[in-house]
Amino acid sequence: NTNQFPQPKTYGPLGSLPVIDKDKPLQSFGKLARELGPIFQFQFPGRMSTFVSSAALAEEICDETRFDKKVGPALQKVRAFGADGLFTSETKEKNWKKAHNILLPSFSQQAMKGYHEKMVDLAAQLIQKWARLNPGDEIDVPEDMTRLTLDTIGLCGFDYRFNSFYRETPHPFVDSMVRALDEAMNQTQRLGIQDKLMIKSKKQFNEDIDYMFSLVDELIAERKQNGDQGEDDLLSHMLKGVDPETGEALDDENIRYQIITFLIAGHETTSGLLSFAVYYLMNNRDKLQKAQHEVDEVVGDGVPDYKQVKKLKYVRMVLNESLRLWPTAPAFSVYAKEDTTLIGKYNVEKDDVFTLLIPELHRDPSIWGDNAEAFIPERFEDAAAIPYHAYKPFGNGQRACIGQQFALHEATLVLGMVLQHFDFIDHKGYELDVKETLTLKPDGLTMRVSPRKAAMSFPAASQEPEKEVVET
Ligand code: FDE
Repeated sequence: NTNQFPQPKTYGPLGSLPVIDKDKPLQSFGKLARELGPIFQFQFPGRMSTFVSSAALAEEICDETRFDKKVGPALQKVRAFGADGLFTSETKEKNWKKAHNILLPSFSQQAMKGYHEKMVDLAAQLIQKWARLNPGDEIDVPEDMTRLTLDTIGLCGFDYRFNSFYRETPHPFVDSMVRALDEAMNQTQRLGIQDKLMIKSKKQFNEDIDYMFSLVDELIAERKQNGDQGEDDLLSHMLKGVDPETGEALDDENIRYQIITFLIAGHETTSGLLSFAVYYLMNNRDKLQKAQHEVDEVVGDGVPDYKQVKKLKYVRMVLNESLRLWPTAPAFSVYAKEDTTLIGKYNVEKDDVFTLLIPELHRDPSIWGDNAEAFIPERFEDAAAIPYHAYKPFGNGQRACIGQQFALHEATLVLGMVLQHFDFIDHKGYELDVKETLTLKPDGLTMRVSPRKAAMSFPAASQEPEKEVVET
């Protein structure tokens, strides 16, 4: 099934690797898509990949009767610590369906009402921090957004306070997680022999994984020991829930992997989303004012309640448009369940793999027009008018993001509160530079803020950390 599709130049055993910027592989593949067309092949050392990027091809590979999620080489490496958690498991693994069934209600719209106050608690910490800066101080936007999203999933997920706003440097768990993710990505890019030589990185990788496991296992053990204190978080749902199909519950080891999965999947993606949204609003004053106007109308001076967050339609459109231009989880892969064809034109054999480049899909001119690069939240005015397969920031079908409502509720609340309190100042003429890890973020984005309102007006304002911060 080779040579069906265009392919960049190859360099012997390296394949086409030399044409890729190894710090920005996804953006390099995007560039290749613009040169070679909506479907192309790429020779990695020892394996061939096929990338697709048009709405017509996305519609095909999102047909779940013929294609299913592929846990590709990068996710295989993440399995060292995500194992058969939702994100890194094969659909056919027993624990995927079981955990999916048990966890769906925890991520429903209804469940968001239960998380709302906790989300406000962390959003208030961010607002407080920014409100207390001196006028010349600059804000590292992705850093503070990462503090916020990590703490939010920690608190809503298992009643743990990372207390990132009270730390200069990340919580040790984050260091371990970020290093382990980085190492997993690097392993994927290394040649076999190179990889075998990386003894030091391997040792660090194992230490990081041990540390993550021990912290999470302790949380689980502690909760089981203390019994049910009426907590209403993901952990309590996982400990109590049974799969309606089989009557079975999750075992402790799998719960560990789910918690690690939520921390990985739930924090960088959402912090990247908030950071890109800030970037675009900072650079589009008219949209910024329109969003601020909406927040003033809907929320006024108080703290947004659950219903008001639902009414922040324009803020939500700003987030949708940010996710269109920079979907922070920028690609996913599928394999063919049987022999088939694509758009009636290309032959596909069983087990052929396709990777969808989401930022390219989101710029398909047949859907988004010639101004696809422009930031226009109004595109989402009538969400129903957007073809289903032209917009995939949360993946597809049964393997789509289970955290979508969670991420959007959190991001709408936080962006709403930030807009309510501050104007954004682009103090250094920031030029967008998109950094790639497993996710995307605007690298080096800093800004200043000026307060729109006097002082804070919410009761959660003077929260002190409830738990002692233990440095390890
Ligand atoms: C998932 C997901 C996805 C798909 C991937 C594949 O297919 O491979 C995507 C695309 C996503 N996700 C995206 C996103 C974005 C954002 C902002 C987010 N996301 C967020 C979040 C939060 C949380 C918690 C989450 N998220 C989670 C998750 C999970 C668990 C998963 C898996 C699912 C299954 O079942 O598979 C996902 N996420 Fe997301």
